[in-house]
Amino acid sequence: MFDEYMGWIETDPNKYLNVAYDDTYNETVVTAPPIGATRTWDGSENRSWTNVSNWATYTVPGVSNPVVVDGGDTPNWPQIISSVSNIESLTIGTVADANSYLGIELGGKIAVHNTTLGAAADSKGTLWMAGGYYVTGILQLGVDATSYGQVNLYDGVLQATTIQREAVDTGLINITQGRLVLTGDQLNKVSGWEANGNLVAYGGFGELVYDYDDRLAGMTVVSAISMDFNKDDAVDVEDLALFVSRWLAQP
Ligand SMILES: [Ca+2]
Repeated sequence: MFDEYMGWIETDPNKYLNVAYDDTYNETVVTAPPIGATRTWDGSENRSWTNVSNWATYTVPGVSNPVVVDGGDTPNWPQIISSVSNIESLTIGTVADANSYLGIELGGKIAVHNTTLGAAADSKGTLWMAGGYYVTGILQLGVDATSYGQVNLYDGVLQATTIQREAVDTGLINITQGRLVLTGDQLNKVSGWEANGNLVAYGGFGELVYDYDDRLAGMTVVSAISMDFNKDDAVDVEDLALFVSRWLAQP
């Protein structure tokens, strides 16, 4: 499965840039595409990302559009279950004292310049991955001391150029069966986040496994192993006994 995922990994940082040759000055000109209008999720119909009725301006966001998923009155949180148009940026959580979510399911796929989870004071934004592929530039968790960003990486692949948090208590990435892929050697950052509790495996009942340039060339890959072998929500000597008994039973 991991190899299947790898086939989808986007490694071209110039993907979103327009590259043109200027005949007048004999030079190559690189520009970012224009940024369009912000599209705001309202979820008035259902959870479908591609249903125009779920967007405040009755328009599904495209590659030039920043997208906002707000807390507050939204009756349905968005869910991406297929390959949808890439978007300019994604901000989840702009309303104080509200939790906001985006779910990526098996088969879902989207790429975005940059992502912010928890983008206002006292807001919380959660990216909930049960499968699929989410590709972003910077993944920002929290923007001030009271905002909070969370990623539940239950399956699928989340690729970011890097991860950032406003402070040690403004964000959490919880990995179970998913993979976090970062550009270049970010082992120091990953171990620092692990030490501060910002990166955990199986909600704390597991171990993070990470490498650079091993499972994927030029990338840092983070995954998780559960240590709760008997699945009773505790990691203790019973799990060790179960592990040893199975290990000794191997032919
Ligand atoms: Ca256990």
